[in-house]
Amino acid sequence: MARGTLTQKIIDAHFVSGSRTPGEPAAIRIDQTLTQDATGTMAYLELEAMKIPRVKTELSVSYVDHNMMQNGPENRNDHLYLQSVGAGKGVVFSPPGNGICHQLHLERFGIPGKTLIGSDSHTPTGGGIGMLAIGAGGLDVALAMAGKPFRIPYPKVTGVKLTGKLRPFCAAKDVILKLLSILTTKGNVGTIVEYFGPGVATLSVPQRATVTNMGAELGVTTSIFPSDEATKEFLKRQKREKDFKPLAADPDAEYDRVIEIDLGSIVPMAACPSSPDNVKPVAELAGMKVDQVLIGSCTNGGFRDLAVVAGLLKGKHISDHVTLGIAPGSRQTLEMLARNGMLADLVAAGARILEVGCGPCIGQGQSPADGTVTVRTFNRNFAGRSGTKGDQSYLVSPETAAATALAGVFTDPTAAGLPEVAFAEPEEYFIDDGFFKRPVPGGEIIRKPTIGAPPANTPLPEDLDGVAVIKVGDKITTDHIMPAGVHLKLRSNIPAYSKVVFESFNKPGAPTFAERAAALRDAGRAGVIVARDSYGQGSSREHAAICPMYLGIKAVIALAIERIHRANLVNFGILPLVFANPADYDLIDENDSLFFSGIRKQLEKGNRITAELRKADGTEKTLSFEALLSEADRNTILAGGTLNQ
Ligand code: MIC
Ligand code: SF4
Repeated sequence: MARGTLTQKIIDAHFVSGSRTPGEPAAIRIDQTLTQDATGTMAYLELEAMKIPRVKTELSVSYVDHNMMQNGPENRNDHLYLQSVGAGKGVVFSPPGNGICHQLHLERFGIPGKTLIGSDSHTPTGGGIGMLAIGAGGLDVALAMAGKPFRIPYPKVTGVKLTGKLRPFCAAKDVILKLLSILTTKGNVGTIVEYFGPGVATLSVPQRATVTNMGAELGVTTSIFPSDEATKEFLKRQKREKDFKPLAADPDAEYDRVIEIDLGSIVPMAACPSSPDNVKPVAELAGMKVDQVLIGSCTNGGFRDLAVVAGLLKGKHISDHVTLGIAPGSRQTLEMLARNGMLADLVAAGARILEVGCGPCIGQGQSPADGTVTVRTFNRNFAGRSGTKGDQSYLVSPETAAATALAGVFTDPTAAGLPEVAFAEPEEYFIDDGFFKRPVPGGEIIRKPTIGAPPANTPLPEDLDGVAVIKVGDKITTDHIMPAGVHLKLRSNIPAYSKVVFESFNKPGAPTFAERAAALRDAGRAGVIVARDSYGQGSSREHAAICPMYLGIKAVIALAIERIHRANLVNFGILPLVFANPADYDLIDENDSLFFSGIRKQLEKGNRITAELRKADGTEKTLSFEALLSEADRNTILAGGTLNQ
């Protein structure tokens, strides 16, 4: 078992109750929370439902960065609600245009050694500054704002020992892509990745934050770097040196597993369609025609990344068959680029400057043409996320993106003959916190008609008369379950958003998943989702539980369910089950009946659950499952979810 790790030290300092055995639930105190607008409206509606007058955290910030297209009134309605509801409850508000929550939080609010949970899966970005920063569903963030401890499985700790130094044109992004090729996106539930070793000192905080940010794709609880001289330097440049505190694992710390990465051996890498762990060296893709290059997102939208891109593009034109979009991660980054002339270099090279925010990373504009290759500095390339069905989306470093935009074909920047850009962090960042709105109590909450109340589930019935509404395969992401893109603006309207659950699995001319599930619900039956490995990867969006719940889904059965999604299912009263015998997956077909006799009594006794599988031909078989639940979780499910409790 791990011993003396930085992870354990921070957990110890925040430990409230529970177990110190890996895999068992431990409750920790949360110092800070963040929300973003696409998950935040539900989180604050839930906080209101809990009747909490004022948040109890040291700091809570509400960011607007996802839903900013304002095609129709929904987005702005959400912003007005978020600002007004948070103001009265002591929440700092970051308006649209300020930047992406993770980058801003790292730069302006993150403090080494503190705990942070955020209603966004990339909250681990804060690990770059030595925070224990964890992504969660909106309801769990609301509970943390209400002063409740947050439960995580007491982690296993994987130590990643970094040695050596990155070579020119090789980037932090290539390091995390390399790690994704080793650990993949599945099988890492309950683990925290902790970086150590002499290579750590060679990486700046923004580089570390790229690594911890995309660490989310590993499916781990979070990732963390020590807090050292580089952290101090970063905080000094952000005029926050007083927040610095040195932190590291004990010199003789023991990890559950150690992976060694020599930074000097890292080469430019790309995640190929359609999973962040489908990684190849860029050299193997060299020459492939590219139609679009996009630079930005919470992984690579900071000043260092865009300054390097500006340096590489300066005085040149991008290839004439490529479009290049750049979405800076924060106003601060954009202002600095503008003031030092780099913005002009980018524009003159042919870049289209997009709004500061998540933008195309979450399918808000810039969908690629059919059958073309899009190359992005983002962290996710799940099928269809770009807004184009059958998209071919590749994830790379800013260096590879810039070299590729210039050549018009996939280009390894180490072999492109480009002059090296000598990047030095500025002595001081331009800082203007005037756009953060400090809370002022007493105002009215602005609730436009598109802001709906969060729906509640009913308590678990005595028996569950279930039907397998859908059977899906491995690595089903929350983007498959609850697509974002053009539907993102429906986040505050559950009945409307529910219509697109599992949209990409619908067959032309046949009733949709939503129609089939709702018909069963209205007939008094319970919908069951059947999946293989690693169900619920990706986003923290609790809509992937709320909308299925609204459609009458009562259970998910899979080979494995990812951490945040499992917690969201429990919060909304949906049973998360795994097959006791994985081969039973093959026995179930869509529309089969699954009768859970005496389910309440079964659950009151423990996690061993059985159901009667009834096939269309009349054959029957008893199947066994394991509920992924603590005792507290079981009570939540019995009550029909956390809000009922
Ligand atoms: C994402 O990158 O998928 C998102 C959009 O930021 C989500 C949150 C959401 O669905 O609102 C995430 O990562 O949690
Ligand atoms: Fe926004 Fe993309 Fe980061 Fe999610 S991954 S927070 S959509 S920039």
